[in-house]
Amino acid sequence: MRIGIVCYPTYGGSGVLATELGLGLAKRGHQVHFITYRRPARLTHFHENVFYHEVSGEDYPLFEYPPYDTALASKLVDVVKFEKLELLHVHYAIPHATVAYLAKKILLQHGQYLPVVTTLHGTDITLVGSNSTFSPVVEFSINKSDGVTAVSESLKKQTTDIFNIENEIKVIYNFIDFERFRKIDKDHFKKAIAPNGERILAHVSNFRKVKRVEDVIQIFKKVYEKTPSKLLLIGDGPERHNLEELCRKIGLCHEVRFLGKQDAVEELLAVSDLFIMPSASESFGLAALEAMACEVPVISSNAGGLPEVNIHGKTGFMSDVGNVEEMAHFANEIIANEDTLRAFRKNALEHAKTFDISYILPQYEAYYEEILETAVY
Ligand code: GMT
Repeated sequence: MRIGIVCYPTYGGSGVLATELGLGLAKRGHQVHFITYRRPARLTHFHENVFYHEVSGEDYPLFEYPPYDTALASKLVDVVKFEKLELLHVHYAIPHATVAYLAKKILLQHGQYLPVVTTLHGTDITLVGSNSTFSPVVEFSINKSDGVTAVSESLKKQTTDIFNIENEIKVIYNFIDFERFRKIDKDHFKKAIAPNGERILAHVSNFRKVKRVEDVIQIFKKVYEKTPSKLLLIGDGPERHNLEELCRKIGLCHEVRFLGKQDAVEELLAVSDLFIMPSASESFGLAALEAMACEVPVISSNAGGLPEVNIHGKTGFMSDVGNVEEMAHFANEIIANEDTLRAFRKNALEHAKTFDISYILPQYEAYYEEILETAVY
């Protein structure tokens, strides 16, 4: 199949998932065309069957905001026609589902029908999409997609609660590629980070408010009071400065390392003992799944789709959003004892295996086939 993929090319979960999906599809013989404004962060090497088309906007003195949507729609029309794409899969509703609809309409005038699948990832519904600035267009664009998927049951429910959705939403979970995410021996890293055998806690995100990274630091503070430990903060984003200030204020700068955006996250997860995800909202929690695949148990909030990923008392523990005290208590319960930690590690890996790319990717393929067969021309 010749498939177009539109996504945000950043380190965010939707872009990561879209890129891994494209690479997985290409490995299975599909021809995959990424169409976006920058090379996706995880598209690092040459791959047979993978193509990249950059959308470049024209700057003009009249434009206070360069019209990316228009440039993307034009690029889509061009690529779909020239590369003879059979299906377009757009990730994140805003603006991709809307632009896809526009491109579809233009292509129709040229006698070409382009089925569009939209995958909802989370904040495109829960935070940004539900805002009245965007909501009428988001609802319209979801309803105009030929197929719609959501990354968890929770997100599907939230979408149908918020919007008046006319088509069936199919849940296809985030997935993990165990060739990349697995516990590898990185003992020299461990020694460099925790020279005295301290426990290593980790958090990966884009440091936006919704991630509640300040809770991660507060949880760490309480854990540190009982168990010698270090905290790795991986990623970057708008809250970084405030977080550094917080570390200084509570005197933990030497125990907390801000590592910035990292490409080889799996190497850092491989030396971690516990992953912390206290998000206020989280449709799935791909970063938590990546940790679990590396045998790292998870302390998380119970927001959104997290209960579908982190099994309370088995792969980690969950608490209400903001309950820092309880999260710290659970964290200590896991890391204080070697046998307990080992058992949680094992369970985390076992549960992560249920999201193996080899189970999930064929679900996308089957869904594409279904959409190609049933799309109304
Ligand atoms: O988590 C983020 O802030 C990035 C965000 C995105 O849209 O790029 O991730 C969302 O999509 C991921 C992949 O489907 C999910 O695993 C994340 O849970 C989801 N984030 C939120 O819902 C906050």
